[in-house]
Amino acid sequence: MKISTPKERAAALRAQLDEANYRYHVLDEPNIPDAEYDARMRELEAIEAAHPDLRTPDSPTQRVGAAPSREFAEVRHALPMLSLANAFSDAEVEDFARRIRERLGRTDLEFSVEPKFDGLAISLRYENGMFVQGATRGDGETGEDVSANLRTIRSIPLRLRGKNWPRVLEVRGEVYMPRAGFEKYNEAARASGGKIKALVNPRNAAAGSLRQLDPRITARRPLAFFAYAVGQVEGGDLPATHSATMRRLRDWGFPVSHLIDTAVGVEGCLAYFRRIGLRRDALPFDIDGVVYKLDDLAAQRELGFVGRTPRWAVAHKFPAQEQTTTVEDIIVNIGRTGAATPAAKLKPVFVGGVTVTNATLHNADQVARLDVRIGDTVIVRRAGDVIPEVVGVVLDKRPAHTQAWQMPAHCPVCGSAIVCEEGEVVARCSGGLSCAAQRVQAIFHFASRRAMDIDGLGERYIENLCALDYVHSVADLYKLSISNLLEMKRLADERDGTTPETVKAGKIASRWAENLIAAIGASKRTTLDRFLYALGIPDVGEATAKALSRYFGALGALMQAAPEELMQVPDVGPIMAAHIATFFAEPHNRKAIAQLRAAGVTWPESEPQREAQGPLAGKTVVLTGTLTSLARDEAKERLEALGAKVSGSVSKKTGFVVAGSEAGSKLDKAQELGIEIWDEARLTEFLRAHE
Ligand code: JCF
Repeated sequence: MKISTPKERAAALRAQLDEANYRYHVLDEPNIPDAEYDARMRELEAIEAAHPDLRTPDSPTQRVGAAPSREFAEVRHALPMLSLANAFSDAEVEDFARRIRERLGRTDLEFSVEPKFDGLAISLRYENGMFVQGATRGDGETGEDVSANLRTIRSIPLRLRGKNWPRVLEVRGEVYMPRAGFEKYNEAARASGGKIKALVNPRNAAAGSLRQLDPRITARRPLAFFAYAVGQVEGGDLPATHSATMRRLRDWGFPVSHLIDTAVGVEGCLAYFRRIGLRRDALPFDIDGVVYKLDDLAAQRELGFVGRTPRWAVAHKFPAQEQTTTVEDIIVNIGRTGAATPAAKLKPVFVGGVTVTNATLHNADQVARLDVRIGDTVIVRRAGDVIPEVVGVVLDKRPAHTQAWQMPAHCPVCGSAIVCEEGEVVARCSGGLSCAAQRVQAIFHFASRRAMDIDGLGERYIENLCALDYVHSVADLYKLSISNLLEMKRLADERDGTTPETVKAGKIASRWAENLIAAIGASKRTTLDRFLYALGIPDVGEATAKALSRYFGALGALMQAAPEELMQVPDVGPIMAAHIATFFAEPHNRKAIAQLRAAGVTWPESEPQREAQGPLAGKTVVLTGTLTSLARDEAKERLEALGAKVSGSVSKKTGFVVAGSEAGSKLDKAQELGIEIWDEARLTEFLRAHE
């Protein structure tokens, strides 16, 4: 075997690392595990440390971050960085296309279409294939030289692949922070107890990270890059269409989104807009619309510009997911277990496609962290179907004489003390079921579809049944008469301002009441796991209720179990075991259970099943990457309910690995060991088939 010189070895390692980077960031097809990448990087660093003359500016070791600077130098862009016109409706897109047809005297328009990335626009300059400078957009004419920061971003090539690049090539695109990296960063910020400030959104995070004067800080931020245009090109040729240019950039090593496509006419563009809109929430990065560009570059030149905006491109925006508005009040909602959740009452604002007047503030810690005050101007976010939340305060707009908010000392519904247990973030009303809010929520949960499944018993009805004193606890539901229900409905309609007093309405109402009584009666025959879930024991969700039911088989055995025994149940830890034991020790809970049984609530009891059961019994499963349709905790619970053991690391004993998007080293390892790999679709399909 030929022994290579340090110089040859360094060159070989660089080539391997560049190739791995390209596979990972550009092709989305990683070829080596993270651990191997790291090992090669360390070897290269060692060679360069021993032979400093072998260190090249384009070496992958040079991404760790140079020494801090005092300020950014100004960069005049060789070609100005433009901005795009916006379209907010289909009609505006049609206007855009019509203007192009009229100017060109052509009807057949082909567009290059792509997502509009929500980050920071930058320009990268390459000379003879080497990265020489990178700048922010600035005012479009002059930006800031952030080369040292950009070098730390692994998806930005330091030298180009392939050949026949123009002597000078400027590539424009967007630096962004992937959502997973943003979430991870904020988790660490929260864990730091205020030492690290949380980031408001991935866009601000990307901008703030690039503006660090110390590149070593930027190096620690999970930034990425997508190319979407070229600037100055000298000494070389590019293809005749935008889409072909993007493919060429990909060959040269630039990350180009795989969502980029071509579309024919306005219909094609709008179809793309809707397709991307449906996928928006599941993407691993934020986008705020799509961009349509006339694909033919000669036609682009013919159309030219109006001021700074090209006539040949438009950004079709989604409804904004963030807006600012003012906080009119901060109130506290009391949940089923007494959890006191602060919420902001807002001046109505249109965000994420709906008008929002309430936004959650999660808990008192969150209010303190954000320092939200009544009167503040705040940023409200509503993404997809997620409940609206306040994500930040615009401090510049804070009025004089505001006060920091504090959790009230007493429950706004029942007046009991609100207490916060040592070490918990959640404050709770101490009123228990004497608190009307908790009572209503507890009964609503009891009746819900996945619990006792009493069809037609909604929250409004329960509120009124409680207000009329017909119902104090869940067992009282089984004592309701038709006349109780009719009386309650009269009250409910009156409160809602709908009082149809006709004979026909009376008949419909009595039919309704009969049906509801029948539904209540039908709910008596249930299963132990539904019953346990319906009781609303703190922390006991459906999966835990199933596990408890399987393990004990009968309610009596469960009610007598000590915490140590409860911890034998799969997935029950010390905190949950304590909650369960405390729940069954409470006299009023024992009384409610006795009343329910006396009212005729029954279920088949069975033998305790102490071995893992189910289609995945005996299988070890590893979850990696980001799942989009369910939370990782939920996936874990549901897999365990089917008998699987969910583990954090891949080994020869692993049954299969579920790989979400952006799966990393665990996926690599699984591939290496030849372990079965499931994608998210296969997992959800399996869960659907077996639950
Ligand atoms: O995010 C994008 N896909 C995108 C943004 C694409 C473009 O061609 C852009 C842009 C922002 C400004 N062009 C300009 C001039």
